[in-house]
Amino acid sequence: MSEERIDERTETTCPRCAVGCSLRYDEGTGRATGIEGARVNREGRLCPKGIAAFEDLDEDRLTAPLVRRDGNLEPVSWEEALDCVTNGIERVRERYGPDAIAFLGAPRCTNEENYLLQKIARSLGTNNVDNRARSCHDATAEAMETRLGSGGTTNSLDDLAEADAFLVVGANPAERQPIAFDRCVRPAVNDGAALLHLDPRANRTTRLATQHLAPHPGRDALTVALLARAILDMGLEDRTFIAERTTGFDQFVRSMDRFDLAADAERAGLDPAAVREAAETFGEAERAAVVTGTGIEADEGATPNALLDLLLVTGNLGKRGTGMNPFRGLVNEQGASDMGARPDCLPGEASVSDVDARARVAAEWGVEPPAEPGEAEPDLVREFGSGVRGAFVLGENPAVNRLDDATSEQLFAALDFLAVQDVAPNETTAFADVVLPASAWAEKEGTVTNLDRQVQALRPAASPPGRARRDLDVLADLGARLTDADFSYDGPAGVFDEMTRMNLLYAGMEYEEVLDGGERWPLPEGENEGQDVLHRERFRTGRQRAPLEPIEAVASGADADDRGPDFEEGLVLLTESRVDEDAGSPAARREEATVQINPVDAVARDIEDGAQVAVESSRGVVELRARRTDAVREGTVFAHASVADPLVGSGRTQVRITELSE
Ligand SMILES: Nc1nc2c(c(=O)[nH]1)N[C@H]1C(S)=C(S)[C@@H](COP(=O)(O)OP(=O)(O)OC[C@H]3O[C@@H](n4cnc5c(=O)[nH]c(N)nc54)[C@H](O)[C@@H]3O)O[C@H]1N2
Ligand SMILES: Nc1nc2c(c(=O)[nH]1)N[C@H]1C(S)=C(S)[C@@H](COP(=O)(O)OP(=O)(O)OC[C@H]3O[C@@H](n4cnc5c(=O)[nH]c(N)nc54)[C@H](O)[C@@H]3O)O[C@H]1N2
Ligand code: SF4
Ligand SMILES: [Mo]
Repeated sequence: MSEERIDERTETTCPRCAVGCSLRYDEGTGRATGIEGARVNREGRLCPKGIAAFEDLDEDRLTAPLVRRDGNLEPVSWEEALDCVTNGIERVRERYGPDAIAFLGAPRCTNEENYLLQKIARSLGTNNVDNRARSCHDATAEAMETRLGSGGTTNSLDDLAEADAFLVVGANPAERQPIAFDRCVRPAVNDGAALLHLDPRANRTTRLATQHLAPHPGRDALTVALLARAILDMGLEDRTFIAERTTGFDQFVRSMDRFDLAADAERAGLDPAAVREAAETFGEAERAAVVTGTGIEADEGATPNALLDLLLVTGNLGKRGTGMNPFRGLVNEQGASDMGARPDCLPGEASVSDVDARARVAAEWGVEPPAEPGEAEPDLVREFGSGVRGAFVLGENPAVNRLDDATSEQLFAALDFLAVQDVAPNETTAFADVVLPASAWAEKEGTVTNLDRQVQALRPAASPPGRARRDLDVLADLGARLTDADFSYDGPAGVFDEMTRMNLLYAGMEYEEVLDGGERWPLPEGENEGQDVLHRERFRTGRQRAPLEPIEAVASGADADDRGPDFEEGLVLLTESRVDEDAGSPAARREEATVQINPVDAVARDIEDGAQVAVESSRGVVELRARRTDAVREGTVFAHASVADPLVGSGRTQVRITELSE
């Protein structure tokens, strides 16, 4: 690809994470440069990943539609490829019904593209539409939706900068969402705010922490409950907030009786004095905010629910510098969910069974969406070849997953029909019957929604290569062929308009305003600025009060994930959610070939620093070099996702480590 075809003047949004920095191409360096005065990266900074974003366009691109013939994918005309997709999906639907088709995607695609994807699925009669980036923060979003009425970050990056204390749990924002971290957390901490980091491993975020608590994995909910207990013991709860904005306080207090700070802190692997100190910091802060990541997803919602309790008893919701703030991963992870690319909700976090929401959709589409929720992506994939016979995949690579490898291959091979729309060949296209070549981020127009609910523009700075087409155009063609609904749109603006008429979170937004700078959801009536802080007077449930959860539920969630019978010998594997290849310097590659182990565990297993070791889980074995370090707590080891992937299944992974003899 020649670099000349990228337009330097086009300002667009970084595709590499959910922070949503603004950038443009710079001919001088051949890389991206930030835009000063942008909504997110105001000073015009980008992180190294963002600077390299235009490299996506150079990848081994798909440039022609492909159809499988005699086992091989062969180039065909668009007409032929689209016919093939239509026939494949119709065949499955006629034979097995609409729920035998899965629509998977697309956290890297625009809001408009996601909207069309779910419109196709639902117009065909199925809610089996999901995106797998959602599972990175699913338990957290679900707890927030249930108790607060919305899974969106409660606060904005701007107002978070006013916090006096941050509690960062199971996340590494200093490295994973660096521009967001540098915009709100770092300056506040430099100004004297406390940063409590709750993570079994010290990572880059810990470097700025005023206190690091490293509980054993599976003991986060317990630890957070102990923080709440200590806060109550010290009388640091917010009585006014509790009286005005919560229910169930007395029951909550009673449920705290079962905890014994000294014994339970030990159970969590922590020093009781450290827990008390953290509780004091959090409880005494005028404004305290929680930031979460993928590390709290393993305990079926126990940890996010305990964190919501902690925020409620300390009055840290609905105000600037507070709240529950999951820092999301992929560029449009938030937007894909907002658009209804999820099995349980129509656009705008409205349940598929919500009568009013269904009526709004039916009025626009002329088609009733199905009222029963569909299935989540991991379940759909497990049913490939049985309950699910056909799949349409948009901008995802579900063949790389945390199922057993052999099973994954069997599952994908067992589909009657698979169509994939992607910009490059990947593990999933290898199983496809039809491959549709699509546009990369910098080749298309539309909107994406970042981690603090800002809707911003993607603008085309280049054209798709060869015969590749824009995702939106392909989806509109497919919708028209496959369904009775209207898919004739005046480009992304037309799709956006239709979406805002049924998505109450985006109601009142103008496409032109988004292109001009951005809009945040939800827009208060009659105003142009989206709400920075959610739940100010009322929660998004519509109620003034949110329930405190009796702590039994939280504690049993923590207990449910007990260390398991083989814990004495096994270690819990920590890894990171690596989806993009980060630029690999030789030093980084050396780092990636190591497994970090606590010196205590290393001594117990006779593992020398620097020794070659076999790391084994129930899924597989990898050989790595051991590095003794206090960065990981006892009972855990850490390896980069690039090497840990063969070991990791769903849930927590236990590994055994043995030194290999020379
Ligand atoms: N450079 C770069 N940035 C990225 C990405 C990338 O691939 N590269 N990917 C993006 C994506 S898709 C995502 S989802 C985000 C992920 O963003 P984060 O979730 O912030 O990133 P991780 O590095 O996965 O951090 C998870 C942390 O959870 C900890 N952890 C693991 N188990 C437990 C536990 O039981 N309890 C607690 N308290 N902590 C635990 C781990 O030790 C780790 O420090 O990053 C995004 N940003
Ligand atoms: N085994 C394993 N499983 C994991 C993870 C892991 O580290 N290991 N990480 C987990 C995490 S945190 C996440 S977020 C998910 C991520 O899972 P995915 O979203 O599936 O991420 P990728 O594997 O990067 O695949 C993205 C695909 O989208 C294509 N693509 C990018 N932009 C566009 C576009 O504009 N249009 C179209 N049509 N295609 C596009 C890319 O070419 C690529 O093939 O996976 C989760 N699952
Ligand atoms: S923080 Fe995220 S959005 Fe900003 S430049 Fe880095 S990768 Fe891009
Ligand atoms: Mo993710």
